[in-house]
Amino acid sequence: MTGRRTPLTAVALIATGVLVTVLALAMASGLARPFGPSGPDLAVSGAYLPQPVTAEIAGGYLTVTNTGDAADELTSVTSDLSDDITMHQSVGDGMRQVVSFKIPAHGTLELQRGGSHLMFTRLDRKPVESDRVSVTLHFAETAPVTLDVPVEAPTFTPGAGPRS
Ligand SMILES: [Cu+2]
Repeated sequence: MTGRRTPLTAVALIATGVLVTVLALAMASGLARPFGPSGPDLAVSGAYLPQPVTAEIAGGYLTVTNTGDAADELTSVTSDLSDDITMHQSVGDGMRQVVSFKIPAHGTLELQRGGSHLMFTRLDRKPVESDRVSVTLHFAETAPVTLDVPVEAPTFTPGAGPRS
């Protein structure tokens, strides 16, 4: 009985092979990409960490620019400086923790003084100006991005002083 089924199996194998080839050609030609032409396309810039007063707590600031057609989300942050990094929004004179920051399609996520920011607590060491801190951003859609973040003077503001 297996002799009668062999041709059918062979046909199925050939059909599968043809399908795989067609898909591979389509992907290579840009007709079908894994995330489609409408995925997020992120770039991170201007990251810095002001030298903190103590090893208890430090803030982190950066900009994520999305030139893609789809939104993404910053879902978590890891670093060699701290195992306890949270995302905060400024609300009035205080701040509240959020679980993620949205990055709109064709938009930016700006983390800056007085606004949304990263909060590093219970630091492994007290970073000082000209140190570098490794920070990895984890996103809902985009692969993680690891940054070599400069530690700046306590009062540093982008555009108001030299960058390392
Ligand atoms: Cu905060």
